[in-house]
Amino acid sequence: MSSKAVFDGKKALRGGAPICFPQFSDLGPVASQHGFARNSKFEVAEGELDPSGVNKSHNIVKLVLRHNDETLKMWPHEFMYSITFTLKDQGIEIDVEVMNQGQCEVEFTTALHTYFAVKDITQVGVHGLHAVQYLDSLQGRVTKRQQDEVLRFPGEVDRIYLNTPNEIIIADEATGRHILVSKAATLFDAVVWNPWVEKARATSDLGDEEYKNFVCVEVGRCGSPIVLPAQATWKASCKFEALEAPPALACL
Ligand code: TA6
Repeated sequence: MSSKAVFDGKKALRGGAPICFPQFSDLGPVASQHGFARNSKFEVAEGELDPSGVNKSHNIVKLVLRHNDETLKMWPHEFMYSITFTLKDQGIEIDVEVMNQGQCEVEFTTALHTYFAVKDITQVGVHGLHAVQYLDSLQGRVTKRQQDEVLRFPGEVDRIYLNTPNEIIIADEATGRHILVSKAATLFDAVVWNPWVEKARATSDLGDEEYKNFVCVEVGRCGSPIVLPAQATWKASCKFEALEAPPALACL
């Protein structure tokens, strides 16, 4: 979490896994970048809350966002978005469901804008994207293809990788840690972002040097919208796991 994260609910937290819904970035009709879900108040749907409001179930919590007057003004569709976080020994599993509660088909894009802590971005390699097509958001989303076996960060990187493999590994080489990002087949894409120094300095809720200590790998559906018929439900899931031993990266 950024040391300058804003907790007043008016701005998405600069850390964790902000929910981009009903759109990723500007890939949809909602005026606000990444949609409204990441700035909305969810309700706890499962597990009991103790008097202090803490969820008493030991390793799982389900949160729900339903359409309301505010969301309907921004996006005129009735929906229920639910997200379930299940803590595992070596990581976390996240299950998402989007229910179209309206009477007509609806389109949306979505992603989990997840921030992964690293020791030094200049010693990070992202594996599993070799030869994958991507949209380069630093060059007007021109279409390119990942040339290098390992994606590294010599500067700002802001790419929407399309139809990626379902396993991506973040190698935090300065610590020897490896994080496995695995996603269900309904999550076609993965966005990789690091703002680097200039954009970090221009971002009020991010410390000037904090770009060095995170990489965003954001699983989602960005390149092509989900088309959800009336009364239907779209499901997706992903897992983030700290790997015990260095993986055989070459086979990715
Ligand atoms: O994840 C990539 C991205 O779309 C970047 O273009 C950058 O804008 C980032 O999201 C952060 O967006 P935010 O609205 O949270 O500052």
